[in-house]
Amino acid sequence: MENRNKEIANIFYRIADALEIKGETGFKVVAYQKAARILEDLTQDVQELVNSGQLAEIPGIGKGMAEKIEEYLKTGKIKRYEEVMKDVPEELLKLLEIPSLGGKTIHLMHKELKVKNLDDLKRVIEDGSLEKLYGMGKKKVENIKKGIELIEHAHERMPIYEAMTIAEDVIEYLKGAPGISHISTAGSLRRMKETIGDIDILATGKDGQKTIQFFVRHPRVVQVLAEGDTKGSVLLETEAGKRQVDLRIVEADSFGAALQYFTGSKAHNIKLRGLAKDRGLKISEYGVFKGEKKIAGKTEEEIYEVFGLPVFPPEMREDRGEIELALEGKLPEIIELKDIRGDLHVHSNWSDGVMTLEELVEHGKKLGYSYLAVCDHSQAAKYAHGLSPDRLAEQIKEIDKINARLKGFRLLKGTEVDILADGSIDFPDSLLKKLDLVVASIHSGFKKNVTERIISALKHPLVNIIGHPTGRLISGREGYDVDIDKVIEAAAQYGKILELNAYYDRLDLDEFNLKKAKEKGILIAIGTDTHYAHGFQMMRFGVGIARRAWLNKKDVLNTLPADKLLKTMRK
Ligand code: DGT
Ligand code: CA
Ligand code: CA
Ligand code: ZN
Repeated sequence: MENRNKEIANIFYRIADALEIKGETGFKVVAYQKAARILEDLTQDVQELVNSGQLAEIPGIGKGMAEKIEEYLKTGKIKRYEEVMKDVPEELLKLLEIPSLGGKTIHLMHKELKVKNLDDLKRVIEDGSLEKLYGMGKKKVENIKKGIELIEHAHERMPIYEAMTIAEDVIEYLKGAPGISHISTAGSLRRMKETIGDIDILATGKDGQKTIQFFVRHPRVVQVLAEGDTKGSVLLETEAGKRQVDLRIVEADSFGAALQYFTGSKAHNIKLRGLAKDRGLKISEYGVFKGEKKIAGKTEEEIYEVFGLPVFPPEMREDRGEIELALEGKLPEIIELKDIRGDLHVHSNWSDGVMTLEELVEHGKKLGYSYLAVCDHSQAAKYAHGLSPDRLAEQIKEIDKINARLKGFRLLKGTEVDILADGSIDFPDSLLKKLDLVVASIHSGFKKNVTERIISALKHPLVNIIGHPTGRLISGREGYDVDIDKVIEAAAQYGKILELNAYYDRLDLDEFNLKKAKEKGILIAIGTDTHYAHGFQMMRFGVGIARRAWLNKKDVLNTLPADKLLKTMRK
């Protein structure tokens, strides 16, 4: 299978890397790299070429390489590889990932300074001994230092919003590559995880090498980590740091297989591979195979169909029981972005937002919503220009006036009222009664009796929803000192709603707590907490997380039309 071509190519690449580290001449290194690239590009199985005696005729393969390939096919090993690897530690090979650090330098550092790993390398940079090494100097060391920072930053996980923004930019750019089509995200981004390790993009192309060359010339690329005929890997400069993007170019004939494979998750794929094995089949990024015959590969539908499975929403592909349920025909339906009829947490310029009430209406209509809940802060939130009771009364009147002019759309009169230190609510009941919905949130005293305060808010007959229930910020803050299980318990007991705050840095409740809430029959309100026009876009991340928690349309308050939603609030 084509898989074997890849296996051998990888071994050749590693031999080339190892030779470089051993300080051997360029000629041999290049020969292995070239042979590896040719192998990757072959559309035919190497075994077939060996059988027909054509292998050595392929330009760039030659007799020596052909022998090694045959050796691998016969014995599953290449002696030369084992020889070369014997004296090159894995950790040294890893140093090759550092941009601006080549095999020769690694060789020298190892020999002269006993550098065996990244820690050693940092040490010899720190104590100045690297700089004194033959052929080095200040500038080169500076570059290596930058290279280390680059790869270390690239290993930080990025928020989904940032990953999505980069991916969309790169995809837009890639549309300009000649012969490209079927461009899609894959990996954790397609699965809508709250943070993303690296961005995976997949496409088909007439000329893989040219497409990859085009890709690595993206204007924001600061470092090319890999540039082959089927795969390119780069670091892109963003405001937040350097982020890794991988692009794979595949044959149209195996696009579905590759999309399925590279979407993952790994755990989901392993389960699927097990199913294949049970049926005497093989599954890879190239397709599903019965013996040598490819029986599926073009689309994801085709791949899953082989196993009698539906195309799983990417968000469900985590091996959390989805495959078993689907085999029994019991895979639950999950909410979609188009089910959302409105945003249940938006701020206006009456508190700390920038949009006027009229602008909110305009945006809401443009998004195809039928309502928006205006939830400005209450007076305890001074930093956010929280409304006094009088100001809220005024805003209620203003919203009534606006709604009187509207058809098929309405602003819901809401508040995001502070839960105070004693667990009471920052507005009098008489005012709360005039609202369509009341979101209560903790905005201060993160360590003071938070669980008790939230539970007393849940008990309050006029509170409908608890906003961002754990207070965590994905980029930093751990969240309140809260026993969220108790909060979920209490919400179920008092028949209250919990928020899924869709702001990308909150995503609160997270997917695990959402799942618990669903199991207790708690209704979820998805709101973006937006303060500016662009923030409405956060809804897709909220819905993504809701999908990862397997929420159904029925579990989410804002899939209801306005009248039904209001009825639910009054209950
Ligand atoms: P990330 O980047 O850490 O947020 O997570 P992913 O899921 O994007 O992981 P990544 O980028 O390492 O690989 C992309 C996909 O490729 C992954 O979701 C599943 C597939 N994959 C990677 N390695 C393996 C593997 O060893 N076995 C299988 N079956 N699939 C793999
Ligand atoms: Ca990834
Ligand atoms: Ca990747
Ligand atoms: Zn808010």
